[in-house]
Amino acid sequence: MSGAGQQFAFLDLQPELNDMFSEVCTGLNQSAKSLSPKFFYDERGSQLFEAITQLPEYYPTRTELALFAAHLPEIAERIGKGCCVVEYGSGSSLKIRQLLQALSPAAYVPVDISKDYLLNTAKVLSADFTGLDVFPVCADFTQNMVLPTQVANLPRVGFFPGSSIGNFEPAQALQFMQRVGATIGPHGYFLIGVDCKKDPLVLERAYADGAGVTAEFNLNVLVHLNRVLGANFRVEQFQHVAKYNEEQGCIQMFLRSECAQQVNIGETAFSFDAGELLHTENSYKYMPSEFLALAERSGFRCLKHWLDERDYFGLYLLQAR
Ligand code: AVI
Repeated sequence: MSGAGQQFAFLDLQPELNDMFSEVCTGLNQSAKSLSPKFFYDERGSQLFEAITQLPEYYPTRTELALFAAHLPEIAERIGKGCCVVEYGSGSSLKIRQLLQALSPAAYVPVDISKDYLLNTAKVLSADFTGLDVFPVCADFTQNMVLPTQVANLPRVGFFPGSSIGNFEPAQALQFMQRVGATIGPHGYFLIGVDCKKDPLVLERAYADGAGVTAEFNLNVLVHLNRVLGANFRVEQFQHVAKYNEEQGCIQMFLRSECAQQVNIGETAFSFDAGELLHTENSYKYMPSEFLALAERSGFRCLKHWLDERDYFGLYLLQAR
Protein backbone atom coordinates (compact mmCIF):
# COMPACT_ATOMS: atom_id res chain seq x y z
CA MET A 1 0.00 0.00 0.00
CA SER A 2 1.13 3.55 -0.61
CA GLY A 3 -0.70 6.87 -0.34
CA ALA A 4 -4.32 7.04 0.79
CA GLY A 5 -5.62 3.65 -0.32
CA GLN A 6 -3.29 3.63 -3.31
CA GLN A 7 -1.79 0.18 -3.83
CA PHE A 8 1.71 -0.76 -4.93
CA ALA A 9 2.65 -4.44 -5.11
CA PHE A 10 5.43 -6.23 -6.95
CA LEU A 11 4.94 -9.61 -8.62
CA ASP A 12 8.12 -11.48 -9.51
CA LEU A 13 7.44 -14.26 -12.00
CA GLN A 14 11.19 -14.99 -11.97
CA PRO A 15 11.86 -15.04 -15.70
CA GLU A 16 14.54 -17.49 -16.66
CA LEU A 17 17.62 -15.45 -17.44
CA ASN A 18 19.41 -17.28 -20.21
CA ASP A 19 23.09 -17.74 -19.93
CA MET A 20 24.49 -14.74 -21.84
CA PHE A 21 27.81 -16.45 -22.57
CA SER A 22 26.25 -19.50 -24.23
CA GLU A 23 23.74 -17.38 -26.15
CA VAL A 24 26.51 -15.11 -27.49
CA CYS A 25 28.69 -18.12 -28.41
CA THR A 26 25.80 -19.78 -30.26
CA GLY A 27 25.28 -16.60 -32.31
CA LEU A 28 28.97 -16.18 -33.11
CA ASN A 29 29.37 -19.84 -34.10
CA GLN A 30 26.79 -19.61 -36.88
CA SER A 31 28.03 -19.30 -40.45
CA ALA A 32 26.15 -15.95 -40.62
CA LYS A 33 27.21 -14.51 -37.26
CA SER A 34 24.58 -12.76 -35.17
CA LEU A 35 23.86 -11.27 -31.75
CA SER A 36 20.44 -10.72 -30.19
CA PRO A 37 19.38 -7.03 -30.13
CA LYS A 38 18.58 -7.44 -26.43
CA PHE A 39 22.34 -7.14 -25.76
CA PHE A 40 22.20 -3.47 -26.85
CA TYR A 41 20.51 -2.44 -23.65
CA ASP A 42 23.07 -2.07 -20.90
CA GLU A 43 22.96 1.30 -19.13
CA ARG A 44 24.96 3.06 -21.86
CA GLY A 45 22.89 1.36 -24.57
CA SER A 46 19.66 2.57 -22.98
CA GLN A 47 21.06 6.11 -22.82
CA LEU A 48 22.12 5.91 -26.46
CA PHE A 49 18.69 4.65 -27.49
CA GLU A 50 17.14 7.59 -25.64
CA ALA A 51 19.50 9.89 -27.63
CA ILE A 52 18.45 8.16 -30.88
CA THR A 53 14.80 9.02 -30.19
CA GLN A 54 15.75 12.73 -30.21
CA LEU A 55 17.66 12.63 -33.53
CA PRO A 56 16.28 14.60 -36.49
CA GLU A 57 16.58 11.50 -38.72
CA TYR A 58 14.81 9.15 -36.25
CA TYR A 59 11.19 10.14 -36.98
CA PRO A 60 9.32 7.26 -35.18
CA THR A 61 9.28 8.63 -31.61
CA ARG A 62 8.35 12.17 -32.61
CA THR A 63 5.70 10.98 -35.06
CA GLU A 64 4.12 8.57 -32.57
CA LEU A 65 4.02 11.26 -29.88
CA ALA A 66 2.23 13.61 -32.28
CA LEU A 67 -0.30 10.84 -33.06
CA PHE A 68 -0.85 10.39 -29.32
CA ALA A 69 -1.37 14.10 -28.77
CA ALA A 70 -3.88 14.24 -31.61
CA HIS A 71 -5.85 11.06 -30.88
CA LEU A 72 -5.59 10.17 -27.18
CA PRO A 73 -8.81 12.03 -26.32
CA GLU A 74 -10.72 9.87 -28.83
CA ILE A 75 -8.95 6.70 -27.64
CA ALA A 76 -9.79 7.52 -24.01
CA GLU A 77 -13.40 8.14 -24.98
CA ARG A 78 -13.65 4.69 -26.56
CA ILE A 79 -11.93 2.82 -23.73
CA GLY A 80 -13.53 4.61 -20.79
CA LYS A 81 -12.17 5.24 -17.30
CA GLY A 82 -11.19 2.71 -14.64
CA CYS A 83 -9.34 0.13 -16.76
CA CYS A 84 -6.03 -1.60 -16.12
CA VAL A 85 -3.18 -0.59 -18.44
CA VAL A 86 -0.67 -3.38 -19.09
CA GLU A 87 2.52 -1.98 -20.58
CA TYR A 88 4.86 -4.41 -22.34
CA GLY A 89 8.34 -3.13 -21.46
CA SER A 90 8.18 -0.66 -18.62
CA GLY A 91 8.55 3.01 -19.40
CA SER A 92 9.15 6.16 -17.44
CA SER A 93 8.73 7.88 -20.76
CA LEU A 94 6.45 10.55 -22.03
CA LYS A 95 4.23 8.02 -23.81
CA ILE A 96 3.00 6.07 -20.80
CA ARG A 97 2.54 9.30 -18.86
CA GLN A 98 0.37 10.72 -21.63
CA LEU A 99 -1.67 7.52 -21.79
CA LEU A 100 -2.21 7.37 -18.01
CA GLN A 101 -3.16 11.04 -18.02
CA ALA A 102 -5.68 10.55 -20.82
CA LEU A 103 -7.26 7.28 -19.65
CA SER A 104 -7.46 7.77 -15.86
CA PRO A 105 -7.07 4.02 -15.37
CA ALA A 106 -7.62 2.29 -12.01
CA ALA A 107 -4.40 0.29 -12.28
CA TYR A 108 -1.13 0.19 -14.18
CA VAL A 109 0.84 -3.05 -14.70
CA PRO A 110 4.27 -2.49 -16.25
CA VAL A 111 5.88 -5.76 -17.35
CA ASP A 112 9.63 -5.98 -17.78
CA ILE A 113 12.40 -8.53 -17.50
CA SER A 114 14.81 -6.11 -15.87
CA LYS A 115 13.80 -6.07 -12.19
CA ASP A 116 15.66 -3.03 -10.84
CA TYR A 117 14.73 -0.78 -13.75
CA LEU A 118 11.10 -1.95 -13.54
CA LEU A 119 10.82 -1.30 -9.81
CA ASN A 120 12.45 2.11 -10.00
CA THR A 121 10.34 3.40 -12.86
CA ALA A 122 7.15 1.90 -11.33
CA LYS A 123 7.82 3.66 -8.02
CA VAL A 124 8.33 7.01 -9.74
CA LEU A 125 5.08 6.63 -11.70
CA SER A 126 3.21 5.56 -8.57
CA ALA A 127 4.43 8.68 -6.77
CA ASP A 128 3.49 10.92 -9.71
CA PHE A 129 -0.02 9.50 -10.31
CA THR A 130 -1.94 9.87 -7.09
CA GLY A 131 -4.69 7.28 -6.69
CA LEU A 132 -3.32 4.97 -9.41
CA ASP A 133 -2.68 1.38 -8.25
CA VAL A 134 0.63 0.15 -9.64
CA PHE A 135 1.48 -3.57 -9.84
CA PRO A 136 4.84 -4.11 -11.58
CA VAL A 137 5.40 -7.64 -12.89
CA CYS A 138 8.91 -8.93 -13.50
CA ALA A 139 8.46 -11.35 -16.40
CA ASP A 140 9.60 -12.17 -19.90
CA PHE A 141 6.62 -10.91 -21.87
CA THR A 142 7.50 -13.06 -24.86
CA GLN A 143 6.43 -16.02 -22.68
CA ASN A 144 3.03 -16.86 -21.19
CA MET A 145 2.23 -14.61 -18.30
CA VAL A 146 -0.37 -14.11 -15.56
CA LEU A 147 -1.51 -10.73 -14.28
CA PRO A 148 -1.68 -9.83 -10.58
CA THR A 149 -4.91 -11.05 -8.92
CA GLN A 150 -5.66 -7.44 -7.85
CA VAL A 151 -6.56 -6.54 -11.46
CA ALA A 152 -8.56 -9.70 -12.19
CA ASN A 153 -11.88 -7.86 -12.50
CA LEU A 154 -10.73 -4.79 -14.39
CA PRO A 155 -11.10 -4.32 -18.15
CA ARG A 156 -7.62 -4.42 -19.68
CA VAL A 157 -5.70 -2.32 -22.16
CA GLY A 158 -2.38 -3.63 -23.50
CA PHE A 159 0.12 -0.96 -24.57
CA PHE A 160 3.13 -1.57 -26.83
CA PRO A 161 4.43 1.69 -28.34
CA GLY A 162 7.58 2.57 -30.29
CA SER A 163 7.25 -0.07 -33.02
CA SER A 164 9.06 -2.51 -30.76
CA ILE A 165 6.93 -5.18 -32.51
CA GLY A 166 9.31 -4.58 -35.46
CA ASN A 167 12.22 -6.11 -33.55
CA PHE A 168 10.43 -9.49 -33.52
CA GLU A 169 10.71 -11.83 -36.48
CA PRO A 170 7.25 -12.05 -38.14
CA ALA A 171 6.47 -15.49 -36.63
CA GLN A 172 7.45 -14.24 -33.17
CA ALA A 173 5.36 -11.10 -33.70
CA LEU A 174 2.29 -13.27 -34.37
CA GLN A 175 2.99 -15.36 -31.27
CA PHE A 176 3.50 -12.25 -29.15
CA MET A 177 0.21 -10.72 -30.31
CA GLN A 178 -1.62 -13.99 -29.54
CA ARG A 179 -0.11 -13.94 -26.03
CA VAL A 180 -1.23 -10.34 -25.54
CA GLY A 181 -4.74 -11.42 -26.58
CA ALA A 182 -4.68 -14.22 -24.01
CA THR A 183 -3.47 -11.85 -21.27
CA ILE A 184 -5.92 -9.04 -21.86
CA GLY A 185 -8.82 -11.45 -22.48
CA PRO A 186 -11.84 -11.24 -24.81
CA HIS A 187 -12.80 -7.63 -25.63
CA GLY A 188 -9.59 -6.32 -24.06
CA TYR A 189 -8.02 -3.39 -25.91
CA PHE A 190 -4.52 -3.26 -27.36
CA LEU A 191 -2.92 0.07 -28.34
CA ILE A 192 0.17 -0.44 -30.46
CA GLY A 193 2.48 1.82 -32.48
CA VAL A 194 3.96 0.40 -35.69
CA ASP A 195 6.43 1.92 -38.14
CA CYS A 196 5.34 1.85 -41.81
CA LYS A 197 7.26 0.81 -44.91
CA LYS A 198 8.48 3.88 -46.77
CA ASP A 199 11.27 5.23 -49.00
CA PRO A 200 14.35 3.09 -48.13
CA LEU A 201 16.49 6.25 -48.06
CA VAL A 202 14.37 7.71 -45.25
CA LEU A 203 14.62 4.42 -43.37
CA GLU A 204 18.36 4.05 -43.86
CA ARG A 205 18.96 7.63 -42.70
CA ALA A 206 16.95 6.92 -39.54
CA TYR A 207 19.32 4.04 -38.74
CA ALA A 208 22.57 5.69 -39.90
CA ASP A 209 22.27 9.24 -38.59
CA GLY A 210 24.73 12.00 -39.39
CA ALA A 211 25.90 12.45 -35.79
CA GLY A 212 26.83 8.77 -35.53
CA VAL A 213 24.66 8.05 -32.49
CA THR A 214 23.14 4.89 -33.98
CA ALA A 215 26.65 3.73 -34.94
CA GLU A 216 27.73 4.20 -31.32
CA PHE A 217 24.59 2.38 -30.13
CA ASN A 218 25.37 -0.56 -32.44
CA LEU A 219 29.08 -0.68 -31.51
CA ASN A 220 28.22 -0.43 -27.82
CA VAL A 221 27.05 -4.04 -27.95
CA LEU A 222 30.72 -5.01 -28.28
CA VAL A 223 31.70 -2.75 -25.36
CA HIS A 224 28.93 -4.47 -23.36
CA LEU A 225 30.26 -7.96 -24.21
CA ASN A 226 33.82 -6.89 -23.38
CA ARG A 227 32.71 -5.68 -19.96
CA VAL A 228 30.29 -8.44 -18.96
CA LEU A 229 31.87 -11.49 -20.61
CA GLY A 230 35.51 -10.33 -20.60
CA ALA A 231 35.58 -10.45 -24.43
CA ASN A 232 38.30 -8.56 -26.31
CA PHE A 233 36.47 -7.05 -29.28
CA ARG A 234 38.49 -4.17 -30.72
CA VAL A 235 35.57 -1.84 -31.26
CA GLU A 236 37.50 0.45 -33.64
CA GLN A 237 37.94 -2.50 -36.01
CA PHE A 238 34.19 -2.76 -36.65
CA GLN A 239 31.94 -0.45 -38.69
CA HIS A 240 28.22 0.23 -38.30
CA VAL A 241 26.10 -0.83 -41.29
CA ALA A 242 22.34 -0.24 -41.69
CA LYS A 243 20.62 -1.46 -44.84
CA TYR A 244 16.98 -1.83 -45.86
CA ASN A 245 16.20 -5.37 -46.95
CA GLU A 246 13.45 -4.89 -49.51
CA GLU A 247 12.58 -8.58 -49.71
CA GLN A 248 12.12 -9.02 -45.96
CA GLY A 249 10.74 -5.52 -45.37
CA CYS A 250 13.13 -4.67 -42.57
CA ILE A 251 16.08 -2.48 -41.71
CA GLN A 252 19.01 -4.70 -40.88
CA MET A 253 21.86 -3.56 -38.70
CA PHE A 254 25.27 -5.19 -38.83
CA LEU A 255 28.80 -4.64 -37.55
CA ARG A 256 31.32 -5.14 -40.34
CA SER A 257 34.74 -6.45 -39.43
CA GLU A 258 37.22 -4.06 -41.05
CA CYS A 259 40.03 -6.64 -41.17
CA ALA A 260 40.66 -10.33 -40.60
CA GLN A 261 40.77 -10.71 -36.84
CA GLN A 262 40.29 -13.03 -33.93
CA VAL A 263 38.17 -12.26 -30.90
CA ASN A 264 38.32 -14.18 -27.63
CA ILE A 265 35.62 -14.60 -25.05
CA GLY A 266 37.41 -16.30 -22.21
CA GLU A 267 39.00 -19.43 -23.68
CA THR A 268 36.78 -19.42 -26.76
CA ALA A 269 38.09 -17.86 -29.99
CA PHE A 270 36.06 -16.56 -32.93
CA SER A 271 37.58 -15.49 -36.21
CA PHE A 272 36.24 -12.80 -38.49
CA ASP A 273 37.17 -12.37 -42.15
CA ALA A 274 37.83 -8.88 -43.50
CA GLY A 275 34.43 -7.49 -44.49
CA GLU A 276 32.48 -10.17 -42.60
CA LEU A 277 29.13 -9.00 -41.22
CA LEU A 278 27.88 -9.59 -37.68
CA HIS A 279 24.09 -9.18 -37.68
CA THR A 280 22.78 -7.25 -34.64
CA GLU A 281 19.16 -6.22 -35.35
CA ASN A 282 16.17 -6.44 -37.67
CA SER A 283 13.55 -3.73 -37.52
CA TYR A 284 10.52 -4.83 -39.55
CA LYS A 285 8.25 -2.24 -41.12
CA TYR A 286 4.59 -2.91 -41.84
CA MET A 287 2.26 -1.36 -44.38
CA PRO A 288 -1.05 -0.70 -42.58
CA SER A 289 -2.67 -3.50 -44.63
CA GLU A 290 0.08 -5.91 -43.54
CA PHE A 291 -0.23 -5.00 -39.88
CA LEU A 292 -4.03 -5.20 -40.00
CA ALA A 293 -3.73 -8.71 -41.48
CA LEU A 294 -1.31 -9.69 -38.68
CA ALA A 295 -3.71 -8.30 -36.08
CA GLU A 296 -6.61 -10.30 -37.60
CA ARG A 297 -4.53 -13.48 -37.67
CA SER A 298 -3.64 -13.00 -34.00
CA GLY A 299 -7.30 -12.74 -32.97
CA PHE A 300 -7.84 -8.97 -32.89
CA ARG A 301 -10.13 -6.67 -34.77
CA CYS A 302 -9.03 -3.12 -35.45
CA LEU A 303 -11.39 -0.51 -34.00
CA LYS A 304 -9.52 2.35 -35.62
CA HIS A 305 -6.04 3.27 -36.77
CA TRP A 306 -4.37 6.59 -37.39
CA LEU A 307 -1.42 7.56 -39.59
CA ASP A 308 0.50 10.83 -39.66
CA GLU A 309 0.23 13.05 -42.73
CA ARG A 310 3.30 11.46 -44.37
CA ASP A 311 2.06 7.88 -43.69
CA TYR A 312 5.29 7.23 -41.79
CA PHE A 313 3.87 5.69 -38.62
CA GLY A 314 0.66 3.96 -37.51
CA LEU A 315 -1.16 3.90 -34.19
CA TYR A 316 -3.64 1.02 -33.93
CA LEU A 317 -6.44 0.53 -31.42
CA LEU A 318 -7.26 -3.18 -31.50
CA GLN A 319 -9.78 -5.25 -29.57
CA ALA A 320 -9.37 -8.94 -28.77
CA ARG A 321 -12.21 -11.12 -30.12
C1 AVI B 1 13.56 -0.33 -29.98
N1 AVI B 1 13.36 -0.42 -31.44
C2 AVI B 1 11.95 -0.25 -31.78
C3 AVI B 1 14.26 0.46 -32.22
C4 AVI B 1 13.98 0.30 -33.73
O1 AVI B 1 13.78 1.32 -34.39
O2 AVI B 1 13.93 -0.84 -34.21
C5 AVI B 1 15.72 0.13 -31.94
C6 AVI B 1 16.69 0.93 -32.76
N2 AVI B 1 17.71 0.43 -33.41
C7 AVI B 1 18.36 1.39 -34.02
N3 AVI B 1 17.73 2.52 -33.83
C8 AVI B 1 16.67 2.26 -33.03
